[in-house]
Amino acid sequence: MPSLEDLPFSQPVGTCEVNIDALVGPSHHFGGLAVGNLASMSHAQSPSNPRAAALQGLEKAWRVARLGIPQVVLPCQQRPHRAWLASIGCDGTLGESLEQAWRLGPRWLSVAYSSSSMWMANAATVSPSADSGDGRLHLSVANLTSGMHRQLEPPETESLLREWLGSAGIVHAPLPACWPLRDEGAANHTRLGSDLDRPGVQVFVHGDAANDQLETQEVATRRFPTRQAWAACRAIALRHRLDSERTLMFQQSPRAIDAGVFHNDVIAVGHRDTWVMHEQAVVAPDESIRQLSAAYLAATGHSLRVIVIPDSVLSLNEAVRSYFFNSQWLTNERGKWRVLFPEHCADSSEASKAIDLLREAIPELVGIDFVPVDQSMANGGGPACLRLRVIMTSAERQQTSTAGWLTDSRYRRLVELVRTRYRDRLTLDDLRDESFARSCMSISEEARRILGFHTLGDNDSEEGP
Ligand code: SUG
Repeated sequence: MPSLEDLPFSQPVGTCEVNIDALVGPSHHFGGLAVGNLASMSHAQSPSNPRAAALQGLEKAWRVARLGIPQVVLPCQQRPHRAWLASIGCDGTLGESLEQAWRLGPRWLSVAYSSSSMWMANAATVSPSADSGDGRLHLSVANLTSGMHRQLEPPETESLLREWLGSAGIVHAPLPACWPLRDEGAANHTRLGSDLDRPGVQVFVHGDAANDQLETQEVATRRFPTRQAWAACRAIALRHRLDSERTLMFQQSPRAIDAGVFHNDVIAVGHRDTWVMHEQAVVAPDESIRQLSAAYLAATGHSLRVIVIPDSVLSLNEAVRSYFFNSQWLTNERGKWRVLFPEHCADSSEASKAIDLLREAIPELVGIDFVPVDQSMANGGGPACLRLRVIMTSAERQQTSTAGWLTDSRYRRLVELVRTRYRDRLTLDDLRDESFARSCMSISEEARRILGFHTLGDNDSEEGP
């Protein structure tokens, strides 16, 4: 961690939540690649604006830093992913491999260029040291098995997280990349507990039915596959040495998945002592809430605040359109809460009514902000998708590397990089251009330098002209 003078604003003294975002890459585009994600499917092949996307992401991260909440930014991953292109037979010079992939079909080039590592909530699942049997902070890198473009991310994510975390905790490699262990990280996991130094409760949400025997899954969804496996949740809970009394596993409602709820963070959100969910988020909602409340009381000695948003206030479809639940909840040093909603919520009368319910139920909620993240939203990512929460003691923060922590100078240099080097319009056709590919690779190297990372990108080991 950098010395305190280098960090912006006053930093918390004890245990606190650290937010990790990632720089949106210069090849941010709308590939229509994400299964079950209505925004990604409906924006397929529209022109994107990578410059706006990256500035919106940086602005959100800086807003959090300005609240005195520690903020880390990882560099964008190197794209196009040359080793992956070579692995599907598109090798030779850079120009040749781009052209071969284009001839296979633009979709293949779109995968190689995907900037999906921007959604840090899918990077890993995190358990704080207060909850783990060995008293260590655990991060399990997600294998992101269900989407071809997202499978490119885990190796570099793992290296970057290892470099950043240092000796402060344990970074587990992704689970084996296979369908029964498909894992999409913190988007399907929430840690509840007000006292960050004492054990809390962890909720995992999976799409398939709990199935010990790994039998062929009977698929309850009709339209879309399930992206988080029960077996993956169980494996992560074991690796993180979680207490089974304080670990709950809920099954997502197939109806919600078919309505476009591809991750649980599109339909529920938890923060400290509060669990907010749509009434159709999970199978058996009443029983799930009963179990969760009982586990929370037993673990912490306090009552859990549960807010169920009825369909009559916010319909499933409007929850998916507005991303009300994909809000970023923050607590400042004085214990006051702020919630960052995507701007789409401001013009939704249903989301506005749901926000009123939150204001009534949560006295410490003093601030509601609507943040512009429409470039990410058009690919199905709201404010909560863009960050990974890591609860850390001050001793753990001291053991991290100096890389990644968002300082004033890093923020300004990143903004300058984006303003001067990113395009403000990108189409699939542009991805064939060799000079664009070279510019993307050099931008990610520069971002790495600015953020102080030494980790090599996936292309750095490639010889190739
Ligand atoms: O995996 N979209 C991502 C969005 C991830 C949102 N994350 C959370 N809910 N936490 C996905 O569906 C779209 C890429 C494209 O189509 O080009 C994409 O991958």
